[in-house]
Amino acid sequence: MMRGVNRVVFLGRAIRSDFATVSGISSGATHQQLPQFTLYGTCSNPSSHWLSQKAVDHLRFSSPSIAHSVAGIVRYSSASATSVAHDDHAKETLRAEGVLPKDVVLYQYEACPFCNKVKAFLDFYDIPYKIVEVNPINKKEIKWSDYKKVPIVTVDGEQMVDSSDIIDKLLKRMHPDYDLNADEEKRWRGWVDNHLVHVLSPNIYRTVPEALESFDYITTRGNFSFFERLTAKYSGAAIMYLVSKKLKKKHNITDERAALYGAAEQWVDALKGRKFLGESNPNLADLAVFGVLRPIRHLKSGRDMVEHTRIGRWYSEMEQAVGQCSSIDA
Ligand SMILES: N[C@@H](CCC(=O)N[C@@H](CS)C(=O)NCC(=O)O)C(=O)O
Repeated sequence: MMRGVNRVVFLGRAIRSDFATVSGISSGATHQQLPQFTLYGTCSNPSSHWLSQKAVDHLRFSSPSIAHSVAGIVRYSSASATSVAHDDHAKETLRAEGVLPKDVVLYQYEACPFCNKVKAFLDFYDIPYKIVEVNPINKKEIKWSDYKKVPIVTVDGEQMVDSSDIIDKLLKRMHPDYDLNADEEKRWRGWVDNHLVHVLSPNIYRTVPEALESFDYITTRGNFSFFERLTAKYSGAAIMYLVSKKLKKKHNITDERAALYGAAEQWVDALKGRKFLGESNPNLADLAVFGVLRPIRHLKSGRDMVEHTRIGRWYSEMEQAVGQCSSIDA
């Protein structure tokens, strides 16, 4: 019995610290970092994926030689032996040319917005990757690394950390000429990291039922032991409900939903009537906004956002453009 109680206490502490390192907030005498955290799963384990026109178009726009090498690659299903053979060959060609990064492993929490940013990028470019779901309580899957957050990506064993840096580095490998300093794209990528992500936690943990909905998803999809799953849902929801009130203050948010709707409208205004910020194809800012919103899309806050703002149309276009999860173990 005592052991059980101790485990709950331990788990509570672990959740507090594990869900707590993103957005930094003082709590009493101890300076604790509190979360930005987290939500929903996005890669819905499809049995198929495709190397689509989307990436080809994007590359054609800025690098005809790369576009040439990807031309002719068509949608395929990994469940189909013939089409797999065809597209494996095509991807082999790309790899041989140093276009697609090889042996990519993403260490992630399924629900982490930063991880989902990286995923949106990998999925859009149809980069095959392996997912290692990290247990947020003991993080044993990333014990090998000095970096204690996710996402971590390894490419042929080389470690990359921090979602934006990871995306920059991967893109530069595929596309050395890409201008990462293009003003509008850079500005909106910064907006995602400095504003949009801070609006999410207060929304998904806004009420007790919403906090429970969020944790139900997190614990169902994340890497938790049976015992952790049982206890994390309720202790995590309770803790994050309280933490989200502090985050609200820290980021000067008075009305969570108004802040979320405001951000969504701000983004739609930024599009200025264009299909994507990147015009006919998503750019890195489109992928970043989409990536961090994707985990909340089917939570109450995401449903409300789509219902009460104009973001739905862009979001649907992004879903189509990004396509299926290109994780090889999906
Ligand atoms: N700036 C980093 C932030 C990464 C981050 O804070 N990740 C959270 C998960 S959403 C984390 O790993 N927190 C530490 C923990 O869970 O212990 C990035 O963009 O990748």
